[in-house]
Amino acid sequence: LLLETKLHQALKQDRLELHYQPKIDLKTDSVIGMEALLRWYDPELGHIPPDRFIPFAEDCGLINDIGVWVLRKACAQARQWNESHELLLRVAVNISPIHISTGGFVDMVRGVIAETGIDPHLLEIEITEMSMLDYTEDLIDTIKHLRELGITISLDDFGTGYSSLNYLKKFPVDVLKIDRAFVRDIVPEKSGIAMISAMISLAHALNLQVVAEGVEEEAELNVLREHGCEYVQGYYFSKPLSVGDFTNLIVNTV
Ligand code: G
Ligand code: G
Ligand code: NA
Ligand code: MN
Repeated sequence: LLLETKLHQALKQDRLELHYQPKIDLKTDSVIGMEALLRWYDPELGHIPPDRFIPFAEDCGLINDIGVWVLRKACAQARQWNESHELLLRVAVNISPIHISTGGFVDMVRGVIAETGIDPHLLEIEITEMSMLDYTEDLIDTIKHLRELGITISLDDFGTGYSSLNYLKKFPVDVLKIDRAFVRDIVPEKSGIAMISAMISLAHALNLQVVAEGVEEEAELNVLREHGCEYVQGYYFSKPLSVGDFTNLIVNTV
């Protein structure tokens, strides 16, 4: 209960923070967008990682309010960066399967788009494979409506859980994000390369683009490039950055 109170207060008092990790287009080696990632610092508890408080927020019912806050914040920030620096960066927001399955989700997103003035083509929503587990026709309708608005939908953490190919066929997504567990397995003379290659081929066969997460080494990058992966994210290029640090990055490199 203490944690719930603290999280609730942090949200109300705007003490949650977003960091942004650049996404790189391997065709041009340039930053084409960024993923917004939540950070929570509590004066007494210190840094609490999202791996810990997101599942908690899902259990205690705070996740929808957090999702709206993240979406607002990320859209407003992206619009500001794009306007100030004449860029067309696309911002990706993680949305909980619980939130996206809540009635009125599309209207809420429409409202945030109107309020922040972001071009919906520069907004991406990441949902995890988990979302597919108990999917309903309503969820598929929601995703279709979001795509009709121009929003890009990506399937996060692909390969880690419930990636039945049958689900993949039914889910109208644009991008497949290969989980970093598979990228970590890219080592010469290991089956990891065959796995990555198969995942990229599968995505392309379904007309999906591919983002590889957790790229830390040049060797991994080379294998991904060789196999036609479109985009990468990872410490090799940059960790998630504060607003100030991300601003410096775009000022200096984009
Ligand atoms: O940034 P970090 O690696 O600590 O994030 C760990 C996990 O927390 C991410 O993989 C993601 O699943 C989750 N996460 C981070 N930010 C958000 C957010 O804004 N919303 C949701 N729903 N999950 C997030
Ligand atoms: O679950 P999701 O895919 O949204 O999580 C992204 C998380 O992965 C972020 O919390 C981020 O901190 C982390 N991350 C990003 N790049 C790297 C990387 O190169 N290596 C590792 N180990 N983690 C990374
Ligand atoms: Na994500
Ligand atoms: Mn992921």
